[in-house]
Amino acid sequence: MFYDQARILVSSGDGGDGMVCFRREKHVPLGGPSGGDGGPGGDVILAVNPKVSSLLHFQRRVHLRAQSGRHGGSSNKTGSAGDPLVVEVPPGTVVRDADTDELLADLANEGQQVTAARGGRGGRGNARFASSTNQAPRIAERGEPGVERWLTLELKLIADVGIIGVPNAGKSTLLSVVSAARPKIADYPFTTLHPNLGVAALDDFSTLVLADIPGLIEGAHAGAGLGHDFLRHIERTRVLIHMLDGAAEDPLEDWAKINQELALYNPVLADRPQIVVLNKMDLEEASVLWWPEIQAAAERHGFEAMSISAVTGQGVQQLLRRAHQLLVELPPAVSLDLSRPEARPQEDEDAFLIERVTTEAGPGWQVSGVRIERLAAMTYWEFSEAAARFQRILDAMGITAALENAGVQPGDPVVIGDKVLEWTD
Ligand SMILES: Nc1nc2c(ncn2[C@@H]2O[C@H](COP(=O)(O)OP(=O)(O)OP(=O)(O)O)[C@@H](O)[C@H]2O)c(=O)[nH]1
Ligand SMILES: [Mg+2]
Repeated sequence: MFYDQARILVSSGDGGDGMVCFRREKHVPLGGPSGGDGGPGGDVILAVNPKVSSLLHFQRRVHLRAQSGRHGGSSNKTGSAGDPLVVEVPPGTVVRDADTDELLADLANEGQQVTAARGGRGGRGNARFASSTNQAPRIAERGEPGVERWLTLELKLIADVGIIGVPNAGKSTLLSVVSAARPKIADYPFTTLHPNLGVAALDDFSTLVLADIPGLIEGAHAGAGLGHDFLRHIERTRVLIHMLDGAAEDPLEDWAKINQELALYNPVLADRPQIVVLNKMDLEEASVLWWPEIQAAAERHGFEAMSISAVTGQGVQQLLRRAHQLLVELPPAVSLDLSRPEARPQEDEDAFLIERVTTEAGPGWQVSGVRIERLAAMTYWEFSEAAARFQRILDAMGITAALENAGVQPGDPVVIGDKVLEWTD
């Protein structure tokens, strides 16, 4: 089984809490504030490791979390930062947000990485809140909670050469005779259900990575057969071997149909260098009937045609050499989209929404929004100054006015994140 997709849950570390603390000195009843900041939580980073070849290990390891930051201490001691978690993925991994399907990164090559979840900021200690008017602040921040998100990982094979064609053309047979791969081969269509990779050694000791792609049929671009799932694998291969079945009713028509499917799926594929290969030359119908026709048609359309028998080995080495030569002439594989190396939330953090809700304490209000909920989570409610600061921010963000417009009354419960407040004038 070839695992080429995975769903994982990543959690960055929470920021450590800031501390409220005052210096104790002889003969000084109340020294200055000395509560340290909390350390930042660790990020979750996805990074390419070329030694990793599949997403298989994510079947067992679904939840990946980075370490939280440590709390701030007395004497202005800052809490230590949480360790980031570096998750190794194979080259060719495409990372998406599972909820929105937004493309976060296309990790094609060694050295590429993406921060998938940023660690929470450390809360500030009370030493940071000292001012000329308040020299003994009893206020500190709690650490910012880490981020949790589901991601989908999808592996685009990075094979040099894709072997494509209708079912039964002999694609798997070719892979099995040129490499150590042992794909299933049978005389019925759709034998191959997942792409198989194999490495072929050429006479001159150079190597080629080939992918045997499951058979394509008419309508594949729209999901017919197994097609759609695997067309995306073809996008990454740089040279196509388009294999025609010399025993088919009309290999020429097959060729035209599959080329059309490629173009419909992604126009770029239609321009990919393609060697048209007639297989089963050991059969008379192939060598006598179809080969002259295919040579002529390929020439008319500006394609290069070759003929082989995967079973007898006739023409196979020449085909590999030609594919290799084309690769050498081509530029290296490029990544789809590197314009967004970091995953950032797109929403407006300051936006909020006010709704009527029923709480345990009776009918009330719910305020939701990224910034205000984060702030509520970071507030030490047991300190009146911290609560007062929260109130000032509610005013500044326009939330107080919006609640009053909506008809909030003193005594009403107001829910913000996990916190239930009682409204007062
Ligand atoms: N005579 C002859 N038969 C061949 C040749 N190559 C493959 N075959 C036969 O063709 C049939 C299909 O071969 P596969 O390699 O399974 O074909 P495939 O293209 O991988 O098919 P799917 O996986 O179903 O898309 C098998 O019965 C093979 O033995 C050849 O060169 N000559
Ligand atoms: Mg096959």
